[in-house]
Amino acid sequence: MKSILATCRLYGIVDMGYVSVSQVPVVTQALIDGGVRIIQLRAKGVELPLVKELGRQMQSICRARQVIFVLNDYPELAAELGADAVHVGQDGGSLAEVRRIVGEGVLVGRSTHSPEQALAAKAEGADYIGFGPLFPTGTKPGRPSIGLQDIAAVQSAVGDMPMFCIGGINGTTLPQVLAAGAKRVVIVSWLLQQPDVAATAAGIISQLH
Ligand code: TZP
Repeated sequence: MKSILATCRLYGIVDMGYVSVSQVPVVTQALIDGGVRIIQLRAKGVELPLVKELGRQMQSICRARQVIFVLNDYPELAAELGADAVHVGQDGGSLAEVRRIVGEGVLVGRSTHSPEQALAAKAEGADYIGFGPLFPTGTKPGRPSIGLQDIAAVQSAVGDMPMFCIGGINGTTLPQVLAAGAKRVVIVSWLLQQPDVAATAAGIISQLH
């Protein structure tokens, strides 16, 4: 999975704030059809049995196409489902504890909101980080944005650990994000709200090489 991760430039998130239960498999498939090779289930406020069911569905779709399936927030459930990766926030406990729960074969990602947090995640052994929110975003309302000024320095400080810039990225803001030194991005609300998710994802990926 680490070798697939190294090739990923666009990270997709099936966020239950934007995707209905019945559309989860459809949107997952559309992201894959567009060329996305790492996809997270983000189900804030959803009852655990439903998270588990949706996780099972996404895991099975992703596995068939050798796409990394990431579960947000629930290391125990990620281990139970056999997810390829788990993603935790700054409030998600130590990465050592997360890794103890999921085991060595599962990738561990961490959200970071400053250069210090990014370097700490690398030191703690994260397999990848999210870095943002770069811009204000309705997906995390009220969360202060961190801007573009630290991207290049953090990118070079974390070396070959994949760093995915996130937060308010869309077709209009992407060029600025890339010009600031980003190599990888996560796009959530804008991508999920496009009429043709697969074609839009493919268009974004074509700009990320
Ligand atoms: N973490 C930092 S910003 C963010 C997350 C999950 C949401 C980004 O979503 P969007 O809709 O692409 O701005």
